Amino acid sequence: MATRRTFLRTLAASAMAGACPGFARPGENKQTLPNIVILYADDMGYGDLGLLNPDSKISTPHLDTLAQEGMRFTDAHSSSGICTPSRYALLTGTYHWRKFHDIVHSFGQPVFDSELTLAEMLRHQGYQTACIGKWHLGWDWTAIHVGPPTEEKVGAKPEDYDWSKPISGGPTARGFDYYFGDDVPNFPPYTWIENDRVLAVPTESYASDPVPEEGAAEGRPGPMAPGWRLDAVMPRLTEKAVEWIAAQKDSTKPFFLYFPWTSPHAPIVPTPEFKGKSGAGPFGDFVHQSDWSAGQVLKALEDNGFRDNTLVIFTSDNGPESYAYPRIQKYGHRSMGPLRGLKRDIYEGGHRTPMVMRWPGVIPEGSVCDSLVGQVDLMATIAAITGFSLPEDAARDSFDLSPLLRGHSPQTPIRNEHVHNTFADHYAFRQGDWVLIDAPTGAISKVPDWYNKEYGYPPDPHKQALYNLREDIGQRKNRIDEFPDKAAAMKHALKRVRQHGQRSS
Ligand SMILES: [Ca+2]
Repeated sequence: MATRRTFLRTLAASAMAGACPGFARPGENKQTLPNIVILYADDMGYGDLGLLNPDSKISTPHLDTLAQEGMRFTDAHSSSGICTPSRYALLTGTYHWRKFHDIVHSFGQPVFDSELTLAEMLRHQGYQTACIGKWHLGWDWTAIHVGPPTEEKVGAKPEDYDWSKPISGGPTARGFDYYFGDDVPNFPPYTWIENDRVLAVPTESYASDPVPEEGAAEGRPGPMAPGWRLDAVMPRLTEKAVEWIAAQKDSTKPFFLYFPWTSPHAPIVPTPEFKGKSGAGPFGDFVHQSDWSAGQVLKALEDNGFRDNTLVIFTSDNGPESYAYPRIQKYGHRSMGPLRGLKRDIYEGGHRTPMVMRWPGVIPEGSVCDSLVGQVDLMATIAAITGFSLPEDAARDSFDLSPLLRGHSPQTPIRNEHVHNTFADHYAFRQGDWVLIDAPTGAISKVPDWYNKEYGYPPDPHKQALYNLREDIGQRKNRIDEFPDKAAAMKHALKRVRQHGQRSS
């Protein structure tokens, strides 16, 4: 069995010999392998975009166009209902719950050990790689901590760290040639990080500027660079992404840009030119600004001649935050669309996310894919597209979706099952049209009473729930009493998948 360790040893030996057997040479890659851009929204709901919700109150012309020129997925899922775990699964092709459940907190350590990442895989295939935006997968902050090392420092002071030192364990240690971003927009340190160093020393303590007009800033205390503005983050990240794409024009390598946005996650801070541009309040304006960011990236691809040889993937890391409930009352906009539940929940609204892919000449224009897919599948899909043979112990939950991208409809579904999980002991399991909530409720975020009454969710005394999503996308009718054997079989199948990798189960 080719393990990742033996695989890396082979790569190292190949590098020493000056060649990578089995891989295309860099000069050839430019012609044959597509560039890959992933736009990863943060807390954007299934119903925030017109492309999946005709009643959306937010104009998103650039993402709508992307969908018209490519394929929209109606049944795509993140691994988790929260940030860090979904990002881990996307970048490794492995469900997060095999290893952890929670987010990385302020000054938290990396979640990775020796897992092969998407960026490492593509770098080995000859790609130039960059991560610009929200990392949130941990850094080795203990390496620059002054005094005894700590796992996590709540309420850290600027003098607790030696900011002149490189911070190891971040994106450039996981296969990215370049990183630019602020790690997490509502966690310290509030400063720019380029590769593995801060650009401005965070000498002050956090204060929210501006104060968001919707929701809390959710800013955790800690060091902040002088003059740090929360609403400057998305414009600066977008500018850097555009610059980086332009800089690839004269390169002989294909490129991979992973652009995880900090929006529309709190702090909800649209810049003045986007305020009032949606019918869904400041959050809607921030989604509209996110769409502008997508448009800037798509324009950069066009302007530099990359449009026709680039696979663009847009999706979101989890469902919308709890501000989505009052948004229905105030604006009549449903960030979760027709789905039940929000961020953190194992109901559909927690993890069924918008997803669009465009690859001119390969993905049929204006197509819709209703197949069950996961973000965890991107690893095997991109491996297949770029001719990479995954080691057996890598990407163990990832399926190759490339036949779907080419417009094929396989007789047997490529993916028929998906595990849904946010926190330990609360699992849901999807099988075909059915989903089993293997818990007394799929709600983790608090649901207001008015919402349950108005939208038809009375209390349910059952210890589990079974829904048919084809007939009941809003998960209102628990069928567990009608199909107890089906529920038992699905619980058994969930146990099987949890014990084995999905590719080998
Ligand atoms: Ca998120």
